Amino acid sequence: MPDVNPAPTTAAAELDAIIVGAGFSGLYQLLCLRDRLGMKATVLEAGAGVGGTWYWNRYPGARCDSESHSYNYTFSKELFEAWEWSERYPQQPEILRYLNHVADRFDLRRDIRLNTAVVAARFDAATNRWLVTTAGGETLTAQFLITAVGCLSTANVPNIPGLEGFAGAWYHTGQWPHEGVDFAGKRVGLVGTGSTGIQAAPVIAETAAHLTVFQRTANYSVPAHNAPLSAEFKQWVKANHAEIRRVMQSTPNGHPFVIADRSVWDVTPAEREALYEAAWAKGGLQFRATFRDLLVDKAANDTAAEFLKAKIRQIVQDPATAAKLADIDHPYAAKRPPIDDDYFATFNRPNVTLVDVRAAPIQRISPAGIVTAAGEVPLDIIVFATGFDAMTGPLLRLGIEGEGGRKLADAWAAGPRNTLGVQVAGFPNLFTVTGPGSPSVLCNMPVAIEQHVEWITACIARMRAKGLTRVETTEAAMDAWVAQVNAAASATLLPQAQHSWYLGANVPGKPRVFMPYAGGMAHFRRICDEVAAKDYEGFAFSA
Ligand code: N01
Repeated sequence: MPDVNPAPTTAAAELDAIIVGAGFSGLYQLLCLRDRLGMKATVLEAGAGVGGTWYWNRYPGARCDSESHSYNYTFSKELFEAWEWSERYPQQPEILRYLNHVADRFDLRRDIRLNTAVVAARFDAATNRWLVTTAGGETLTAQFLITAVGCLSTANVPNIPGLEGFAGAWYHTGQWPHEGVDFAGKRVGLVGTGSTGIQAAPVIAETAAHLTVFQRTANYSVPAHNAPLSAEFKQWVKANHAEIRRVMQSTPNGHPFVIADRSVWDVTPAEREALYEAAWAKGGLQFRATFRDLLVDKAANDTAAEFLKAKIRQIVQDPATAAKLADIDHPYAAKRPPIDDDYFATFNRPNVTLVDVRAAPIQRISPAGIVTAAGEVPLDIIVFATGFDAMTGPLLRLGIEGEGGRKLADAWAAGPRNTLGVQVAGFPNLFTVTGPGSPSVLCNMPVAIEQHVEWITACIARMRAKGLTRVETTEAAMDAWVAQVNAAASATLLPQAQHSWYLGANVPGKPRVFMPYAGGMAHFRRICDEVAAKDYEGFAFSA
């Protein structure tokens, strides 16, 4: 796949829109603005290729937890039918091939500038235009600035004393070397047991001399049961584009499965156990769709939590290790629920050890390894699967300044505030695709992205049709939306996971604010449609 794009076709001075990021969001946003609205738009991408998240996250075992036939765009029936996934869950290289296919199919590359990181963006009220500065020192201007930077693109490397003196090699999973890492014969330390660590551990264990997993918060996981897709299933997918799209757009989390209408309390304990067993056997994220009340009723959630903890104790042979793995402190799915290929069974291998760093915290990194309160673990390689400065991190690092030079970092000092996840008062003509306050990370991402991009496109189309040059949400609309985001989170068990990145808890000093909109994607779509139908209530336009 080419990592070199043709020279841009639009001179920088003539731009209508600058889009930051060439992942799922940026590619579709470019297509919408350029090909549907006839605008002059350019994508600025820091990486040397398109793909966003899937360009950077190349760690061992990197795979999407959404089922492949749902992890794609649905706006084009022809595209949907032309692409064939090979497995139930797509691996990173296959997703990257898909996004490159999209870039080529829609001739997007000529308007994408690779290796072009944005370091500053300032709104000029005199011209109603954004001035965007790149790491190369160039300044481009455009009427609209649209961030398509993803929610999980700012790697969170923990500030552990001594890392700089480590004699071995270390990597963060979100910035994985393109040439790969050879673990053969090496003592590897894996820090972090979120979705990424749980995907990576079994794969690293296959070749490493020894793998030590440093667990701070024990986690649930459900088997993915990944497998090649049958010819019949592929045929069924191609024949059912409209229905798959309809189901995904009608569900709270944008997946192609429907949440059961029954309560945990509608069935007997034996029936419940049988339903959980069936969901376990089926595998994947749909385990949480077994009952409708798993995320809102703690006692209901406890039944799923107990089932999953019992599974850990059954799978893991060493009772002490099993006890540490099953000592989970939060409701099931209150943190993003991982799915896995043999994660718990990995601890039965003779070359794998679990270290509980909640009981004996990491103190420092020595030249020889990781030092916890219980002693030193000698290592050749450290892998940080420690997640991201999620949702706000990718936006704040762009150095955005709105009207009057107000920094986004200052506007969000106490946590993110915006309207519909898409606009911030004081930052005219700035749109944030899947920003905080949108369902984004609580949803199958392409579904959330298509909705956000299409809403932004429709808003801009309306402006162009009416000769308007400036759009900005109001403080009152923002207050109302922040209240709705808080209310939606409070109605669920999600805020009960104290160590969750949804709350910003994984980054020291970050305000503890529940960031994504938890009211469900389908409901969010209705709200956005109503706002648009009321002539963009809560947004002020001017010429
Ligand atoms: O990151 P995480 P992730 N010392 O933040 C631990 C998406 N994703 O990369 O819980 C010791 O979830 C931290 O511990 P704690 C998905 O949305 C998608 O795994 O903070 N440990 C935790 O165990 C996911 O949710 C796919 O106590 C430290 C881990 O590191 C999101 O990415 C696949 C530590 C971080 O877990 C992020 O997942 C993979 C420290 N100083 C990921 N700092 C798909 O399928 C952190 N930890 C699309």
